[in-house]
Amino acid sequence: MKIIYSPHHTQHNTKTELSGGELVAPYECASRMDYVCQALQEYGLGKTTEPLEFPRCHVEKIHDKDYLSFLDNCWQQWQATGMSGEAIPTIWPSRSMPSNHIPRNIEGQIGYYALAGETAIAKNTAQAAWLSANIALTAAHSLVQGEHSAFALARPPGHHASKNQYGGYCFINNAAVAAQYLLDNGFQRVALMDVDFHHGNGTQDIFYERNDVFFSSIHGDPLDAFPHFLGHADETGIGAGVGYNLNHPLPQGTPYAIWSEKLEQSLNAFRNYGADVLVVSLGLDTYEHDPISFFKVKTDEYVNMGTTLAGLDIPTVFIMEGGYAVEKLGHNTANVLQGFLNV
Ligand code: OKP
Ligand code: ZN
Repeated sequence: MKIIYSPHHTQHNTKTELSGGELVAPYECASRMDYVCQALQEYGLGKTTEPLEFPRCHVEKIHDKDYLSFLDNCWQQWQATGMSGEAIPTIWPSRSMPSNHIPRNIEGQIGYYALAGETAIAKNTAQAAWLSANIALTAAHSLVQGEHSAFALARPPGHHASKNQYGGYCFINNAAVAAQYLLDNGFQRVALMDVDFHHGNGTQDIFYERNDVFFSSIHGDPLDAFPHFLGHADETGIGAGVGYNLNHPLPQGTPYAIWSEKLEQSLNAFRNYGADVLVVSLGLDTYEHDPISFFKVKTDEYVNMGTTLAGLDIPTVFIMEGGYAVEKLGHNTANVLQGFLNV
């Protein structure tokens, strides 16, 4: 399996996350990648390939231009106004003031483009987000070139980023960018399986009215879990997209035995759809000891997750998303890939 990685993800190295009324060290931290690299070595999956640089047009097919230029300029503008900490939102165009005017003021802009408040932007956050997208594109490109599988070992993650909003540690939707690239290069029906503990609201938003990407997600019930406002079972798509969005919200304490029944349901839906390529938003925060999640998947069970995904038997690109039990993240990730390869 081709594994695409760059050590330069470390340029996104924010110091703060708004959590529990405090500014804490971010859960989505650079050391996550070290644990994954180390486990990949141990498993003999180790050799990684550097990403290629793709033109921005591939990302511009997914995200609005004004949003991307906000991302590129946010930190510089925040600093120019004399703010002392990292850039975090404090106000939104919320239900009682749903304005469509984009503020000139940077705090206003941040509120306009943020969908959640935990995620800070600092120097080179945007550069790291673009690099992460290039890793996903390189992995997708290897499928276009005939590889059966690839793994984009990238951060920051992407599945919460919508067409024009960031949040939940995500800025550019890497999985969506990869899916679009596959469609633009010969594949016709993308199955996009999001196994991260959190609902992939961004990916759902991007493809909600489309029938060329079938999005399915298994996640903590949004009534109880982030992102709280999307991911319910009755969200099935609109327009041409009706029937191509399949959500499985699950309760606190869900074990792998229940979780994997939902995975089988999604894979059957993909088979009926006639998917010719699979994109996996690979979050490992379903793990029983994840610090911010509430499923109960055990380390050994990730092997079965990989094997089950391989059962779809189509070219597959894995895109790294969440997973915050950092010391176990490597083994949990490598187990999925190992299970996928050893069918
Ligand atoms: C990103 B991904 C901690 C709450 C954290 C944000 C979760 C973002 C998850 N106090 N809320 O899907 O793994
Ligand atoms: Zn997650």
